[in-house]
Amino acid sequence: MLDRSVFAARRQMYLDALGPDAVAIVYSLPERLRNGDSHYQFRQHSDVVYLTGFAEPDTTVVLRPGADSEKVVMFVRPRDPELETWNGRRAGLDGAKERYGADAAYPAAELDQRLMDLVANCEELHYALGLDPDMDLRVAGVLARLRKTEKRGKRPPRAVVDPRAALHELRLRKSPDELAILRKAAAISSEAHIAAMRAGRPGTFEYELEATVNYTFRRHGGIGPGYNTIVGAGENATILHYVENRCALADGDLVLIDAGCEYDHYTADITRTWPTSGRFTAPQREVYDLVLDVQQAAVASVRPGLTLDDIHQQCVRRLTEGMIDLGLLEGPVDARVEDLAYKKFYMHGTSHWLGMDVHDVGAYTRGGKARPLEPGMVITVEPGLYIATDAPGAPDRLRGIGVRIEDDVLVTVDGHENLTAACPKTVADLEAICRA
Ligand SMILES: [Mn+2]
Repeated sequence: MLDRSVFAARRQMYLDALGPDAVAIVYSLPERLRNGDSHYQFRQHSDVVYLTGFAEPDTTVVLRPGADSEKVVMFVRPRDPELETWNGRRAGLDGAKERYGADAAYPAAELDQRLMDLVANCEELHYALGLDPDMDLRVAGVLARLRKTEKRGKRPPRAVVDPRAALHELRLRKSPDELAILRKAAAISSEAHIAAMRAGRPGTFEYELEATVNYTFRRHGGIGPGYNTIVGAGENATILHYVENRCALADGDLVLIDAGCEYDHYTADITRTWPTSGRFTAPQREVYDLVLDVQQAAVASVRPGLTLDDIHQQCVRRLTEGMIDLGLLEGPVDARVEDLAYKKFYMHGTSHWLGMDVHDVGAYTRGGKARPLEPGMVITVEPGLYIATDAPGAPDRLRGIGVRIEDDVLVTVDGHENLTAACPKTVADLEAICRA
């Protein structure tokens, strides 16, 4: 858990970014039923964690930079000895103030009656519309009531602004504290992938490897997987978000595992593809060598000023050249890039922001154009090639082969740092580990 001073510094940065005429609301998404009366495990909204470290459900944080006092107001579940006996400890109002930086704290149930006064007369209300219909209704209700009280001196905000404008710009650039956690998540994730490589052999079930991966995450104090662990053997590797994980590994299969540990609310995101039986077949090598070559070149290119679009276009071009060489497409390259024929075998983007959310927040464009990378941003680089068993026109030898290779890359002042470099990906390293 980060020191309280880190959260205080973040709140101050956010208050400064908002300016004296804005008010911001960040809040927990509701707990969700899984089945019957059982809930999914609760995971706090990343915006709330980022600003407070507070992980309990039913939390709303109102930030008011222009207020004389009570700049940070938290609505939380009050202490309740009986409910706490059933459902776990609560920090309560005092805890919110003493440990989580609230200037004032109120019971969650008082949000409706107090919100109107907290947002009245601000210029901009920073609020994420469209995430939670119930909260949208409550905020809309506040605005409607404020419209009626304008003559009495309380008017609604003039604009509702998406949190992308200010808060998510802060989250996009990672501080040294955040990078230390991301490095930890990356190290645990690398170890988990290596454990799966060692455990997987013909006859192993995909769910066993999922268990190995998730066990390794938890054993090191991770919250668990930052997204559902994908283990796809053989042709399952050609399904991008295959999470059934219920088939056995066959001799000669490639296994694709896309899994990242969430540690202290930051997640890694690694994909590796390796041979069940410890040796790539010749056709698997053809595909793997191409994807690895493209991936390594893309990682090597990461530096400030480049855009994610640049990285993607470079991967698309090199993959398309490779597809033509492999007999998946007919040239020329320019025409196949132009008519998007490559999308039959490479249908996803190459990169996304990474942080508290696996597809982390932050605008991808500025003024309609891809934005330049800056030091402190963390991205994934994850080209792949997926040849479905029934892909029209594909050479038979390549059918059912799916390969993706994904690393997490920090943009630095003079280039980049591969945070997941410890996770093996060369053919020699993979064959040595998988045979062991
Ligand atoms: Mn990813």
